[in-house]
Amino acid sequence: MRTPTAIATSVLISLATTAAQAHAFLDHANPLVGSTVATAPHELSLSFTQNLEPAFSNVEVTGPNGARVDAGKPQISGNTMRVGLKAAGPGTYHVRWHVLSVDTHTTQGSFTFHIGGP
Ligand SMILES: [Cu+2]
Repeated sequence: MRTPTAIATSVLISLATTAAQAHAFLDHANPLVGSTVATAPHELSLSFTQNLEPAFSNVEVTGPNGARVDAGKPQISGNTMRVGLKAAGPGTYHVRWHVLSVDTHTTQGSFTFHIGGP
């Protein structure tokens, strides 16, 4: 005979299994993760494997001198997050993202891209 506790536990396990397949992970970025681009892009675009909750999803971009170069609040539509970039010259740019997907799970990650010199 199954106790109420055993039934509740099995329900929790099946929910956790479903959720693990539904987190929002970074699918692709523009500029591409780890890439070198010749000229400074005007915006950064991130596409995720799940739709995002705009109120709890954010991205921060810092330039070669460590200063923020993102133009504030990102625009989020479905599974895509875009943010304007201020030009800050050649060097390495760090992108740190933190998102809440519509399945209520948060994920985060970071990567770099490079802007080449003239
Ligand atoms: Cu999830």
